[in-house]
Amino acid sequence: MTTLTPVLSRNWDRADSFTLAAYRDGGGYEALRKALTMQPDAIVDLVKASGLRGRGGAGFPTGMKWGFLPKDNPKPRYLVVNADESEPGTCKDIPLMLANPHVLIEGVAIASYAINSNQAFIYVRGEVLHVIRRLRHAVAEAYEAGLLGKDILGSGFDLDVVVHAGAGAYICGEETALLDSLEGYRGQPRLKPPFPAVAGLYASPTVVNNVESIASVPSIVANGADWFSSMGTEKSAGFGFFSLSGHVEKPGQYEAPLGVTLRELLDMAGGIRNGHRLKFWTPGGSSTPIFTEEHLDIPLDFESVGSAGSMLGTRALQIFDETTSVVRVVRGWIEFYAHESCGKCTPCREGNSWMVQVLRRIEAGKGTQEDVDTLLDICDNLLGRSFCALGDGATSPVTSAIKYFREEFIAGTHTPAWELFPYQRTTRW
Ligand code: L3W
Ligand code: SF4
Repeated sequence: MTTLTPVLSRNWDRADSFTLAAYRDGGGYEALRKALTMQPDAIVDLVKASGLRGRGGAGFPTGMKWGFLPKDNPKPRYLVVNADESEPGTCKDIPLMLANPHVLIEGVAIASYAINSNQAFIYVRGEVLHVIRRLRHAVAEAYEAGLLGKDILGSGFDLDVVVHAGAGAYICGEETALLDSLEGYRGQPRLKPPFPAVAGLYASPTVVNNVESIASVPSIVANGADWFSSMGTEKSAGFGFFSLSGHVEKPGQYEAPLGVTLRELLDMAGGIRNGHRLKFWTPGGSSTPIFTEEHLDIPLDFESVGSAGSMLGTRALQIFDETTSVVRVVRGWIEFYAHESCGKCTPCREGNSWMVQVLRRIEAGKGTQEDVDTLLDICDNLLGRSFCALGDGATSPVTSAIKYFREEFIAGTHTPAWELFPYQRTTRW
């Protein structure tokens, strides 16, 4: 039986957990002190050896990404933290930054030192003003205590950190759109390669990492690579947040080793609400193909979830019981993608709005077998033909829901949400 591994969430129950004093009480910033006595390359090697993989959805090895920065490029290097958490169901970085902003700042300082960067940015989604205020306050506390700024802890290492507020566009969570936005342009994805590691912010070598990835670094420096890799599975090492939401008795953040199953997490979370039955769920946000009851025992690690036909993504476990209309949920997600499509490429810009029209027709009970085929055809023209992962991801809920619940799409007997809840505004197309 897997148990919880509270590392990042260890002090969350303390009323003052977000203060510098509380963080230092628990040993905070000692990892930074230790890191500053090490050679930068030794920290990169340590993170590589730990097996830490990106916690923002793609699972790219963090140490390897740091190692991609070209050695012979004289331009300044930048660290950019992707705190633009927006994927439907994803809700781990925001509580982490609220409850423990200093673990992120300590991680930023260690990672910047490791990659020889003197300037870091934390790009936070613009809607979460309370998080932005808390981060800015924590950064000011760290400057005051000599943990940021010039000659950190007498080491000779200088680092400035800017907390930057985005303007509320989901696409700015895509790393290159984020960099465009940070430079002051409209956020739209850039062609890759070159990857940000080679030409990122202001065309300089840049590391872009998710909040949780960077926040995991201090514990690795403090406890060692073996400690980290002793948790999780061989290829998906360590722990992470599993965010349970929806029809579950005790929704919230469950910090556990990768490889835990949904059945185990549901046991900890009190099960499905009111004794209902699980109907379907997402392993990692709405961009990952849905799972059903038959996947309850799939280990939630990158490999196992991938082999079962989905993606671990952001570990945003959205739980739906048997009272839920799958068509309605998918229509809601696709309305989101249609709204957030940046419009740069035709398959995503047009395909998502077409899918909304078809899904609304099906939800209203006016769908036909041909409509289901049309949805699959649109997905076929989106997947692999979109400029970035938003377009690809939008096909996941549609194709997987049709795979498991085709009869619901064909029956089309649902009362549309806009008739059930006329007081709620829904997007009209
Ligand atoms: C240098 C190479 N760097 C890859 C880097 C690349 C990036 C990272 C992963 O999308 C996914 C997406 C969402 N040289 C490199 C290299 N890199 N090859 O590695 O790259 P990539 O393209 O596989 O992924 P991505 O563009 O970062 C992330 C999925 O995650 N997702 C997440 C959703 C939302 C949130 C949120 O709200 N916070 O994360 C959920 O499933 O669909 O597929 O850094 O530069 N040769
Ligand atoms: Fe923009 Fe969508 Fe194309 Fe990505 S796939 S570039 S979000 S239009």
